[in-house]
Amino acid sequence: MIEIVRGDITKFPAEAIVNAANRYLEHGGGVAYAIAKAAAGDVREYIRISKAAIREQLGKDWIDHGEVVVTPAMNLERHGVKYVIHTVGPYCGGRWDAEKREKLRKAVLGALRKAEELGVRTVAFPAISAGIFGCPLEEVVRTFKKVMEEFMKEAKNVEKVYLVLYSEEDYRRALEVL
Ligand code: AR6
Repeated sequence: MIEIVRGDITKFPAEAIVNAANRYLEHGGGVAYAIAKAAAGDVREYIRISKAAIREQLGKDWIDHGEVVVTPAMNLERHGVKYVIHTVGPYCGGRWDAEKREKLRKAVLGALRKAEELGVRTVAFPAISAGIFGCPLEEVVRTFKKVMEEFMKEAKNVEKVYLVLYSEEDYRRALEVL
């Protein structure tokens, strides 16, 4: 059910792609900026759409770990993407502990459950929190695998989940973990 691939998630043909967002969906850098740019062309416009979506879907202006917000795929539809699911991983700054693992678990599981609810068959994830948020890639991949084992028992619609690693180096390290 889980496959590790190397590539750019903004070009990946999954029905839902997950964004490694911050709690205000500011999409200022990393994969969030890349997704916003690829989806809307204008990053500021996608931030506006995202903030309106938080209000509408959660009734507040921020996202906690485990909560998710869905925005339209817009230009990403050309790759067969239907939805972008925004989730917020932990900030690590190089440190890793049980609390961070639990926040990441919630973030990944929340996105998977939303994908299930949306009825999609394929979902692509970036290595949430392994970039600007500074969590160790190996721990992120390990946590991702654990959550997948948990999710597999409840999945009905989702058939395949891809973990998309951007660099060759990260891809190799992730393969080693699995
Ligand atoms: N496709 C796949 N993976 C990518 C891509 C891409 N196009 N671009 C980067 N990555 P990050 P975080 C990888 O920093 O650590 C943003 O500003 C990257 O190599 O995007 O969760 C948000 O708005 C890394 O392995 O996310 C938040 O403020 C992984 O994606 C903050 O960064 C995650 O890196 C979130 O930080």
